[in-house]
Amino acid sequence: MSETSPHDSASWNRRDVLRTAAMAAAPLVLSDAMTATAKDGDDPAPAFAPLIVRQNTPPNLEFPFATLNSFITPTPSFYVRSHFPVPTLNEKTFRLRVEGEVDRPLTLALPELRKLGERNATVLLECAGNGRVFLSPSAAGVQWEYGGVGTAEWIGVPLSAVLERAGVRKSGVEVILEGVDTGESRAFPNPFQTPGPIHFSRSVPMAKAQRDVLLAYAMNGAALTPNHGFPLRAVVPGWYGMASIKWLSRIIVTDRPFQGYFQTLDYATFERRHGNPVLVPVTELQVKSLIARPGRGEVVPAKRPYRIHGAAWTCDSQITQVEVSTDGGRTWNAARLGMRNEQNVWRFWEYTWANPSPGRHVLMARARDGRGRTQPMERDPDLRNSMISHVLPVEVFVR
Ligand SMILES: Nc1nc2c(c(=O)[nH]1)N[C@H]1C(S)=C(S)[C@@H](COP(=O)(O)O)O[C@H]1N2
Ligand SMILES: [Mo]
Repeated sequence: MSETSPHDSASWNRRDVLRTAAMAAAPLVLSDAMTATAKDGDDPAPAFAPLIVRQNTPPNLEFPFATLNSFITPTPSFYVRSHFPVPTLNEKTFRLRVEGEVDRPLTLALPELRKLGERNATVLLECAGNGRVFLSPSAAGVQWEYGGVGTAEWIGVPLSAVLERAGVRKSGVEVILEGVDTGESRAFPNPFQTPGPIHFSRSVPMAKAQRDVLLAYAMNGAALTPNHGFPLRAVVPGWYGMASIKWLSRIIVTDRPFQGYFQTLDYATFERRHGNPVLVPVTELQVKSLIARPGRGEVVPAKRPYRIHGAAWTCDSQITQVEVSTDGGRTWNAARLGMRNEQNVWRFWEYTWANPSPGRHVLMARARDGRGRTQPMERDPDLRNSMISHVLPVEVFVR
């Protein structure tokens, strides 16, 4: 990645395409690294930016957002969010159960599941706690900076096909997705105790379940890795990551809204109803943009064009505008938007800071989507410890 030679949207999109093609075949991952070494004739550069450890066990690992340069996040750089120990599962003995308000409860082995249909989807996942370290007062949960987010290519079976095979009854209003992983929370830093060990589970309304939820077995052209849910996970496009259940082994169709731990006590925000704050589950991604470079505290060379760049995303819409401020929000300038403009992934953007003047500067980026939704400038405290989408100022020094 070179910020000294500002390149246009077209060039970084071409590069995205090349990288994506290389990722499709697993063995090419290695040759990619070797090519880089041979060509540069310099110190061998790592092929992928290593993840930042926020917690070792269970693994909670952050993508170093300043290294953003590939539209598809390589799997070794894709953030990992796990609440409980990572289960070790055997693909041969693995079964997916479907039960509840269905005419035909199912127990499916992976080959049977795969016969129900295949679909590819490029989908962004962002943890609802991404950016939490910037909240004050500080809030419970993994202290992510910018990198609890990534975009991957997923292959799987549409949830709708599984529901159709099982025969959803009229009484079914929600679909609960449950992971194999279990654990218990006793105290801080988790806000509430669990009643002994529980599974990680979440629900989606029937309409969403039938529309675009994918049961994925592949990520970026290879089988899921254990950290990302091997052998099967849900991918819920446009929603915060907590709904995309990993190690998915049970689907329960229910006749009433699910009120599980991760839906009511955690991953829930206050919403005002007649002025009363009521807890509602976190669902859709909020419009948000982030600056990748320059990073916080970075020294920018004076009097030379500098490429400020990053990514922006939203739910079920497109990013139509990103504006950049280099003076702490007093004036704003339109950024150029990347050519890849799809729903429920990010849109790259860049802005050339023509003539950075020596001194301290506060950079900001703010996005707008096709539904006219804009990124907030201020944090709404009703959102508790989730959905951190307000503009995050980045202080840099020009010398
Ligand atoms: N079974 C299970 N699924 C899970 C989780 C988990 O802890 N257990 N974490 C969720 C959260 S909060 C997020 S943000 C995403 C992260 O997916 P990733 O680790 O593949 O990036 O997985 C979700 N699915
Ligand atoms: Mo998350």
